[in-house]
Amino acid sequence: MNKKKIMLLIALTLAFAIIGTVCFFLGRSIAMSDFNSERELNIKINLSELENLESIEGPIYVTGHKSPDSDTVGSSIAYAALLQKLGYDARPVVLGNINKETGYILDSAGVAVPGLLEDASGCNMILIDHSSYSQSADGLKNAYIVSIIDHHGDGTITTGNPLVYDARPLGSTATIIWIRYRNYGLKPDQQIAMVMLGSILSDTNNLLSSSTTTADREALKALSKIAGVSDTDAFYREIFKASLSYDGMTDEEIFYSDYKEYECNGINYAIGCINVYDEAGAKEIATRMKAVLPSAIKDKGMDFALAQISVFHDDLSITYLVPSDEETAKIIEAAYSDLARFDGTSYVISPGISRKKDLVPALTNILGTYEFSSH
Ligand SMILES: [Mn+2]
Repeated sequence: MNKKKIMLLIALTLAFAIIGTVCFFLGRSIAMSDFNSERELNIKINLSELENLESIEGPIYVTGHKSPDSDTVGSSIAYAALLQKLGYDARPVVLGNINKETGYILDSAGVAVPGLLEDASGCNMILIDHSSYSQSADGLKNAYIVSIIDHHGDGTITTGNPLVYDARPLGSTATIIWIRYRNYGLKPDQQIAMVMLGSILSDTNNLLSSSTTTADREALKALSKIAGVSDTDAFYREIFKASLSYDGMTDEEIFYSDYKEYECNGINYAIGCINVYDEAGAKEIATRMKAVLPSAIKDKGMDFALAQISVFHDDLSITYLVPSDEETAKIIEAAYSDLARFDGTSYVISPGISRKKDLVPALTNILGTYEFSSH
């Protein structure tokens, strides 16, 4: 082969390499621009469902259900923020006081508690996490319902007007809101992402509840990045602890927070259930309940009462039963002689028991033939 031929071969090889590379990148950029215009078209189509919002006069209130929980409040805040990003006057509201868990999440995110809506008459309403009149705002029958976004079965609310009704069988409403952000080509801000993260963790019990879906897991992953929360397990633990906090409550308020009265064989008694995070918390609450029980039975006209304090999460399952007096202690001993250990204040039973399924049937069994001394 002479020198000329070799040069020609090298030139040809080079030319093919350059043409190949150009074609590759050209093809790729055509594919990318196809992809981008397809994506933009999808966003445009999704946004068209909000076109009717432009004709709405006055603010649009976004509310969750009565007895608000973290998903209902967090999703209302997140959806109002989404509509605000799109230029609409959307305002999150609540229908009652928020609980300790939600308070903790909003505090962590630095987001204000939404205002209370007392009556929805004449308002533009978006309903989150519910679709029944009984769970919704007073005056709703005289309101204009713009949208319902929910992850439960369909409820009693009907509208004559067209609406966005987005119901999906996912673990939390916040996951549906996350999908809606994606549909509109937007991302929540850091604070809103943290609120949504709290909603998902709360409603799915840290992705452990049976209602958890792939979408919930993906939403959690994406939102934790935006929120800057690298350890979502730790965040969930704090949320859970906050939900069990009795901070700022009096002994009476704690005892009556989940209180029920019963009657058996002419004997009236009451059980107050309290959930705590750990055994140290259980012992502390037990001492406080021991002090409040004697006056509680007098106030309510009961023959006896007990406080049932439970630690129930992860692999912990323990119940502390605090009797109101000596005789109540005897009744508990009769019912749980083989299961309970007395620690000086409480009868400790592990694994823990349920008031409805275990404790009440066991007491009914004993009281049926019991000679109550004060009778
Ligand atoms: Mn929910």
